Amino acid sequence: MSTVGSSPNFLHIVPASTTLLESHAVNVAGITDDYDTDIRQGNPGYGGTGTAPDVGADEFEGVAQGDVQPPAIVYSLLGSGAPSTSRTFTATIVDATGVATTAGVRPRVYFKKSTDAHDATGWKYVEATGSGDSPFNFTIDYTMLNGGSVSIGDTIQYFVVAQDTRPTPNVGIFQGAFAAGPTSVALTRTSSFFTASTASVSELPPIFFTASRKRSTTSPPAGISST
Ligand SMILES: [Ca+2]
Ligand SMILES: [Ca+2]
Repeated sequence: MSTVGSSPNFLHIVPASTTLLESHAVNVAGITDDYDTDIRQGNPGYGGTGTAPDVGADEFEGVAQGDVQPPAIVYSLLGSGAPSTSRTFTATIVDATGVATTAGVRPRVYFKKSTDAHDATGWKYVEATGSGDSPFNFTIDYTMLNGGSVSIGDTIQYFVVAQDTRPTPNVGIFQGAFAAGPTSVALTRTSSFFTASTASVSELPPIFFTASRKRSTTSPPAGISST
């Protein structure tokens, strides 16, 4: 409420604020009150409704803000590879609330050839394999790409997205960027990556191994909006 030392509101938090400060600290042995002697939650004489002490100088009556962080996604970047039918990799994805793991909202890898359009005609995706939680295994299926296969010298762009289990999900991305915050891993042109910079998407280095493959065509996977 004030940062002026002489003010009676100095360092006090606005009452009833919805904030991550509320009930997001832990008790420390020997510390039972705040800077102006209000008793910290969990100590004898506490009269508030918090479920843990508050963060900062002031113990106050606020509303605890829920999880606002998207899942944290980490994996080792893929190196050059042969033009086989697929590439697999494993990502560690964690979240304070939990990572959504059911089909439809399960973590996804989006991928395309660097020469394909930065829209629904170029980007394809697959969900993490299986049904379990982290670590998640992904298979970049080359047969889903336009043309049905890759050739020597192709560059494949890819990134992983995951959402948490909050009622309004927080959506995370690794090796990419959202132009606007999406509400689901089902990315659409208006909500997310279709307006993001391709430069922010990681790339596989050129492929060197020689192999001949019969080409085939496949339809884009269901779920990618073309609007
Ligand atoms: Ca409190
Ligand atoms: Ca979260």
